[in-house]
Amino acid sequence: MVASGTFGYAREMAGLVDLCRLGGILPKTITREPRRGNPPPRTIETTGGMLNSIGLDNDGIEAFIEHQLPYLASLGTAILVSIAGRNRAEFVEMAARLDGLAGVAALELNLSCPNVSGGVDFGTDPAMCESVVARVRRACGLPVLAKLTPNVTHLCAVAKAAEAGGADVVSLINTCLGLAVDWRRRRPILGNVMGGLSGPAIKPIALGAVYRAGQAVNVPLVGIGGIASVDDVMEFIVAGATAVQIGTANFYNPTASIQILDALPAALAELGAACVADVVGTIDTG
Ligand code: FUM
Repeated sequence: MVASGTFGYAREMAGLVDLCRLGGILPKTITREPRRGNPPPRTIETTGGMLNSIGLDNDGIEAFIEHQLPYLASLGTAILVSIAGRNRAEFVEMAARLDGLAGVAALELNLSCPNVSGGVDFGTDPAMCESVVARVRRACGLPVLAKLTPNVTHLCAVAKAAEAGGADVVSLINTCLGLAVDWRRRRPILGNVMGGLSGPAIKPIALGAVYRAGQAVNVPLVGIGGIASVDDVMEFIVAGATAVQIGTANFYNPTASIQILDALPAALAELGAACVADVVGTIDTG
C-alpha cells in the first residue's frame, strides 16, 4: 500500500504508477471540516528523511466524497480512507458517513498526527485510544486500522488498547516528532516549529515498533516508516508486519512501490517462502 499523505489523492501519481497493481491506496487524511493546515514552510529535507508540519490540510470529508472518491473508486485497488477527528464524535460521524460508500475498503484512524493540537491524544492515551476505536467499530462495518504514533513511552499499551477497542489492524508508525533549526537566523525552519520526521532515518524505530507490537497484540500489523526497497519490506515482514505502506519514498521515487512489487517474489523465494504469510513474524531472536 501507499501511505496517507505521500500519494496525494492518486491523480498526481497516475501517469507514473500502475495504480491497480497496488494493494491499496491511503489518500491524505481527511477531517470533518476543511483545514487550511499550518503556516509555511511545511516541509524540509533532513538527513535520511524529511520533516513535515502540514497540519492535516484538506478540503473536508464532503469534498473528498464528491471530488476524490469517485476517481479513487475507479482505480481497481483498495481505497483505505484515513480519517482524523478532533474528538470521538467526529471520528464516529466520519466513519458512519463513509460506511457503505462505493470504493471505501477500510478506514485508517489517524490517531497520531503530531502537527495538530489534540491530534496525538488518541494515540498516546490507551484509554482514549480504546474508546475512540470502540466507538468507530460500533458505528461502521468497515475494517478499521488504528495508526499509532511512536512518540510514546508505552507503545504496546496503546497497541493493546487499539486491539481491545476492536481494531482489525494496527498500523505503525506515524512520524517521529522533530525540529529543524536555521542556526544563522536562530529560527526554526518549519512555520509550525515542530514537525514529524519520516523516511529512512526512522526505519529502525518503525521496525522496533512493529516487533514490539507483534509481541503484544494478535491482530495483523501494517509496517510504515522509511520503507524504500524490497529489503526494507522483507525486514518489516520478518519483524512481524503482515503488510506495509510505502510513504516518504513516493516523494523521491514515485515508482518505488512498483519496483518493490516486482522484486518481492524473488526475495520471498530466497527464504524458500511461497507467499508473504510464510514469512510474517519469523524473526529468530533466540
Ligand atoms: O501534518 C500532517 O498533515 C501530518 C499528518 C500525519 O502525520 O498524520
